[in-house]
Amino acid sequence: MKKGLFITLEGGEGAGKSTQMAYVEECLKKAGKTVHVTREPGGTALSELIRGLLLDHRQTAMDADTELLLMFAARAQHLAELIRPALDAGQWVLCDRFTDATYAYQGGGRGIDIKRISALEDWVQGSLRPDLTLLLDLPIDVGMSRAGERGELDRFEREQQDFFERVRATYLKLAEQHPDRYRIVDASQDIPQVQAQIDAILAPVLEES
Ligand code: Z5A
Repeated sequence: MKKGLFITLEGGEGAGKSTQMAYVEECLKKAGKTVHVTREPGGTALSELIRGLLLDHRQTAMDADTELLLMFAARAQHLAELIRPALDAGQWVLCDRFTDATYAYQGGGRGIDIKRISALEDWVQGSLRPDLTLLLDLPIDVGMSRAGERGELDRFEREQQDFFERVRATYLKLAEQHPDRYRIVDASQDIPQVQAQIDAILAPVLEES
């Protein structure tokens, strides 16, 4: 059986992940792939309940370690119920954020030691890592002005600019550390230009699979 690929989209505030998730899904389906489209935190009924707690702006007392452990609790369920069964069946999984977001937000943003994150990653995921990660990168002020046009802000969206600068810097560092699977997309361009970059990244992947 052909192997299904695990593709993740990452990026900061208002980078256009939701917009481009739909585009990547369309490209994969056009290429005849069976794709599970999902997100983190979330993706299963139980993980979505945990997402509700994590994003709830009234949870102002949430400790950074609690936040980290809830991210991995949601992820463990997501892996057990959806991601692993799909990949084992040779299907593709397209996920809006995954563990790189934990390195970026809980590591870079909150300042948690990456050794702790890496230990949880190994525990919860074993050797499973994404095959391809598209990092939608753009300056913080551009992303914030795009995102700012939405309604009530969640617990993360209420953070200050320096938090998001650390998140962006961590993502760019991860891309440098994992050139095998990371592709950086200039998300400051307009939507058709971003999609043209995505086409160029997906073409060889789809050709090989
Ligand atoms: N989080 C974490 O801390 N640790 C973890 O391990 C994980 C997550 C997995 C939820 O993520 C939060 O969880 C997230 C990190 C944390 N918090 N933050 N911040 P989320 O992905 O659900 O939330 P989000 O990052 O805020 O994503 P979003 O709200 O869905 O934004 P987006 O998907 O990047 O952007 P969009 O909705 O596609 O676009 C925003 C607007 O810009 C919209 O009006 C678009 O029409 C417009 N847009 C999009 N692309 C363009 C271009 N190219 N030009 C102009 N306008 C555009």
